Amino acid sequence: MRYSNQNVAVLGAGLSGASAALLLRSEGANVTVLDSAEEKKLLRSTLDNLRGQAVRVICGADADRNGDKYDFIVASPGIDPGSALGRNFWSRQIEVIGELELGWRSCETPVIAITGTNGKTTTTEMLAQMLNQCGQKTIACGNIGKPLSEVAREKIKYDVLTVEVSSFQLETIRTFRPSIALWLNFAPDHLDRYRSVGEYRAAKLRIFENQNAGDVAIVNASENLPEVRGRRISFSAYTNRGDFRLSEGVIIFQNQPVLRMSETKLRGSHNIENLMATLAAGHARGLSFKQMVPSLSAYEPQPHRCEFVRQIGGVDYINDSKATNLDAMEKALQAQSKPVVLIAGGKDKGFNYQPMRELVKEKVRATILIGEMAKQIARDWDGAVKTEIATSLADAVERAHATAQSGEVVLFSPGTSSFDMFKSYVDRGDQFRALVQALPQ
Ligand code: UMA
Repeated sequence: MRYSNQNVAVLGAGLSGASAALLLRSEGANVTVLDSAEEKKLLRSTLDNLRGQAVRVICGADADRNGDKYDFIVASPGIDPGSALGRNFWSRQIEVIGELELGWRSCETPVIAITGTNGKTTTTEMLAQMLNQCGQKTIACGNIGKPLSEVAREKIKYDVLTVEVSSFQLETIRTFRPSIALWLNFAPDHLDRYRSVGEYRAAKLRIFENQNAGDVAIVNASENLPEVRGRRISFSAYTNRGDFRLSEGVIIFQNQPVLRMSETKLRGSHNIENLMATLAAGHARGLSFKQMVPSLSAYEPQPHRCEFVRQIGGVDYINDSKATNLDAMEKALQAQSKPVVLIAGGKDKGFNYQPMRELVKEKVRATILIGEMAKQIARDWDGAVKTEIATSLADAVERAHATAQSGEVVLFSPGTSSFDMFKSYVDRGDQFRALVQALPQ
């Protein structure tokens, strides 16, 4: 077994850490999982499962201070190297890898990896569905669904894995080498973790680091990316420079019409690029456009991404809880043709909302702000739009209901993460949907 008798520390007892620990156990390692949170704050079922597999679990301050000797360390993506737990382990002279790298080392199947600030999840899910429908068995995994370590441990036979990868996961790779790497787009995000936008971009660019000439790099032609070693296929909905481009509502590949947007269920320029990247990946996997088009035409947008919830008194309610950064909020606002009552705000991730000021002035009639960032956003948009601060999401929905007039749209597009008030963007979006469903007609 690959890790027989090795002592391994796994940092974080969430989804990634638990999967890494179980993979390591199945490969013979002695595993200790360390988590800064107090034991009572962690999922009992996860801890029971780990202990049942003879994994040692250390929680709270004991984890941050743990001085035991380990052969190597596997970090969950959410562990900031600068946190107390991170500093304890990164300061040692031993290898630290991430859960993605661990999964990759045990993985015998080629990988398609998808990164980008926005559109990763849509593209990953759409691509996986299309590959399966075209007879190439795959699973959407990684930063969504099952962590790569879990897929590797299960040893189910796939033709290829479709892996969403985040900058946090890419920070700690060593040998991870996707046969096909997709770079969808880039915009500032996660400035609570990175010292600069450049540092965030550098982490993401590592997706190409281990590729060689036999691999494929699918890149957004509007982005000024460094040279890549793999065969380059480019796309853009905004310029004519890509191998895939848009002309009169039709996606074109090297002068050949491939897919008419009106035949799909996706809207907005960002989704055109997601479709182009998906077509490029299928093409790189040897599929013909004729094979791919029926699946892409049938693809339904997922919940929480500009999801239409309900119309009340001529007002449309839209749930865009997946907008966890300003770039996603911008795309949601750009896609609106009616005046907007915007509900925004959430966790303070180290940026301000100033860049959205002009667009908000143009598209939004009133804003209702929630969460840690509410006061900051009110300052950033002062004088550009009418703003109110709500005490909860329920209060925000009530205020929006009272404010919005027939022919307008209530758009819930927070522009930042949810963790100040909710478990996740899914929890936040589910709560928004339920609150809207409960409003009187
Ligand atoms: N923890 C510490 N010390 C710290 C920080 C965290 O001990 O300093 C502990 C927490 O107490 C917690 C555990 O670490 O128990 C959580 O680890 P984690 O934050 O890595 O979360 P997981 O549950 O393992 O989920 C991670 C990804 N989370 C992050 O990257 C923050 C999930 O992505 C991913 O789905 C999952 O692994 C499986 O691969 C979520 C995400 O928000 C969806 N990703 C970001 C994004 O998409 O923008 C990057």
